[in-house]
Amino acid sequence: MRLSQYFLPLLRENPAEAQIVSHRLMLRAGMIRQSSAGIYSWLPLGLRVLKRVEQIVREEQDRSGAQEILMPTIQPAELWRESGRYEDYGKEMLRITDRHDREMLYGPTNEELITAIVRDAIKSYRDLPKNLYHIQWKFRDEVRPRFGVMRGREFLMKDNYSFDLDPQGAKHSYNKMFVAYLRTFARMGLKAIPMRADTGPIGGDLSHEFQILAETGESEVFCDRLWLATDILAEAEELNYDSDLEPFFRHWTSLYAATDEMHRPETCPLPPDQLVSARGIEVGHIFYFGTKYSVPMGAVVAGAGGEEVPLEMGSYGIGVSRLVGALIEANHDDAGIIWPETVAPFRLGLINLRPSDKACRNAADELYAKLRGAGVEVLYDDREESPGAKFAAMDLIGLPDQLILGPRGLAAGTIEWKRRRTGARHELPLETAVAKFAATQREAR
Ligand code: P5A
Repeated sequence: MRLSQYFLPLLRENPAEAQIVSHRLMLRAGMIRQSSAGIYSWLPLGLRVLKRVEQIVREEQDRSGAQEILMPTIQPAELWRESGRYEDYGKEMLRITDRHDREMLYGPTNEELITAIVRDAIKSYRDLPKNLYHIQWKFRDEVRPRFGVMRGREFLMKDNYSFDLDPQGAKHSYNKMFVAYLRTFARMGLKAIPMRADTGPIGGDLSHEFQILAETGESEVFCDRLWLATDILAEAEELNYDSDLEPFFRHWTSLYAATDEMHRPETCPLPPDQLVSARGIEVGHIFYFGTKYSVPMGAVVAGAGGEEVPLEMGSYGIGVSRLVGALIEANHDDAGIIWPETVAPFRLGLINLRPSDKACRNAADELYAKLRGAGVEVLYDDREESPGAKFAAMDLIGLPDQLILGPRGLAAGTIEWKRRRTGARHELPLETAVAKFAATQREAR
């Protein structure tokens, strides 16, 4: 993509309304614009990241055996009356009346809708287990939407729902998601700690939140100091979804980690110097609630002996749009964003320092064409701007690597390569640049 043609409305100044760094940087880097409180448009650069995050989430869901569907954003109120949640959900639910005076709502979550779909389609224990997911916009009329996409009113969630015949099967489904979530966040370079959590309006009594430790996190969290030095993923990577995952689950949940609502100083087993208290960003939340929805909604199957068995259910959510903010909270410096390669909007930035110089322009154009030909996603700064402005823009949007071409390097047959994260600079022979990035592009994906 040529920057001269790209829709990338960068802001020079820090927007006054943004209180935390991810919100500031998303606005300044032209990723999002607010349309009303807690509701955002995603501009090209932001959308590319959102799609990358979504794709990693999707691949790990598919790998765990879950199947993708797509449910609507608008739901009928009557389904929520069946479960009893229509009144309970309160003011966070955006209620809508259609032209025929039918009560509808913009879904804050989909337990009811999926239960109705499965109730009508699955009649026998032989059709179980099933795990269905979708990636869809949700609406929650939060009292205090804030921090940009971190606490929006409209936000993108991956939510899935598992259906099993008995509690053991349901626990296995829960464990699978426990592992899938660790893998998902690790692929984005994030360490998300599973913490015993409160179940709130979703219900049930077994639940874990996945929290990323960050100073700007909204909630206070508590965990064993050992978590800070632990690589939980190395072990999760070895697991097979068909094997018994309970030992893995037990092992990791025995290491203390709890959200504010669940932490009790009186009963906390850790000595004070072993307990870390920090701020956390909740990027995922999983629930096991058994028959909370299947019983009132009549979602039953015929068991092996022909008896009626209510479905055992769990639900599992990842805040896909929140993750974009969380990734920035975890990856930035004073100059801007530093994208991990797996979620970067482009793999590489190419800066032409002197577009008005014909030789420079030809060389940069040629390199750009070759990089694209090799399948490298590159953002090419071909604008007539000062070098300083170009460096600042490239650092702000945070692509993992930059190639900088100027007349002096060109005369020597070299190009400067700068790594965004470390700031390290190297001179590369111009002719090796394409091969270098064609190779790293493949490694990162
Ligand atoms: C699980 C999936 C649920 O809704 N039902 C379906 C269950 N869980 S949850 O914890 O309420 O939400 C799941 C994840 O969505 C993100 N999230 C938000 N992101 C941005 N803005 C919001 N206002 C918001 N509310 C929830 C969180 O990452 C949460 O873990």
